[in-house]
Amino acid sequence: MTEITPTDTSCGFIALVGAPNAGKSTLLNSLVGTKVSIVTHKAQTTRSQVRGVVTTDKSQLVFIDTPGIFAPKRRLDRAMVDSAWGGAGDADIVALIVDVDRGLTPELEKLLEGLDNINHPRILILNKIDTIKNEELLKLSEAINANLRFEATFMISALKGYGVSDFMDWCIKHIPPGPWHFPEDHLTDLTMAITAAEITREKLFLRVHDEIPYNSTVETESFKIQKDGSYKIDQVIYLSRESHKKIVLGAGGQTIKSIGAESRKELMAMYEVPIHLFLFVKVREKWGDDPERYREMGLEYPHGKD
Ligand SMILES: Nc1nc2c(ncn2[C@@H]2O[C@H](COP(=O)(O)OP(=O)(O)O)[C@@H](O)[C@H]2O)c(=O)[nH]1
Ligand SMILES: [Mg+2]
Repeated sequence: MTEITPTDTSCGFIALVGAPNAGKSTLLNSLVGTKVSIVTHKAQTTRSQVRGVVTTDKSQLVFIDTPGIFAPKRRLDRAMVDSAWGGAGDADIVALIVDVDRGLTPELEKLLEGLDNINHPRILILNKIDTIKNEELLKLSEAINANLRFEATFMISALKGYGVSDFMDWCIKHIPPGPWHFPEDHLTDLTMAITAAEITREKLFLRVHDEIPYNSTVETESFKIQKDGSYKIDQVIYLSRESHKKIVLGAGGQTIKSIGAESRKELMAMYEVPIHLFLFVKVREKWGDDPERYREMGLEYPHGKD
């Protein structure tokens, strides 16, 4: 099955940065053609860098999904924002994703200022064009381009797939020559254990509300491929308050049961094997200050005061 890798290859890292909820993870999934990064309507769903790989004839594009960039308050927020800027600094091309429905907000202006210091080609991606009128879109495009120079501007709908291939073609033309970083059938750098934890975290985010999602994390404690081919997965949901535990469990354990059922269903569809998923809930008041939890999430622990 392995074919000989062509010699005149190109390979490039493209960071997707932007405010929370701009549609970065949706775009990554659309580019890769499968779900590699979880998506919810809630801000701060993505916590660390997630790489999605697209390999064509001669080119390999490594897209880096990053946490949203916003004004950080907690230690976890700081770690996420640092990770996002880190992704931008490491890339060959930096793509700023903007939610056109929200427009040129003060938050976006701050981001444009930050991007001014990045010495890589920058491109502007106006996302969610399915939500506004064309003339508003053009005005917004002009306003942002007047603020900061971009090499190119794309108008897309990551959700509907409009314009995504034009962006991809542009990247193929602009990445440097060089060897590929990943095997050609590689879609993401996340391990199965992390992917499984992320899928459960997505279901948790969709089920519980208010401050609970931002104060919870999911870790895969053990991921075993069994003799019959099925996967046995043990996961822990860490919460920071006893009162959250009742809500996550739900009356008679209903809420945790449905989170588990939804996660299991998606994992079965993804891996095409039977899945035995066991969820445990633990209260760790200070997990947001525990370096170990950050390591599990793939984040640098930001030292200093919270
Ligand atoms: N209408 C519309 N919604 C979108 C589009 N792209 C993303 N979304 C929605 O925006 C929300 C945030 O998306 P997500 O990819 O998680 O954003 P991220 O925080 O930047 O990674 C989700 O509810 C998506 O379904 C789009 O092109 N059009
Ligand atoms: Mg995201």
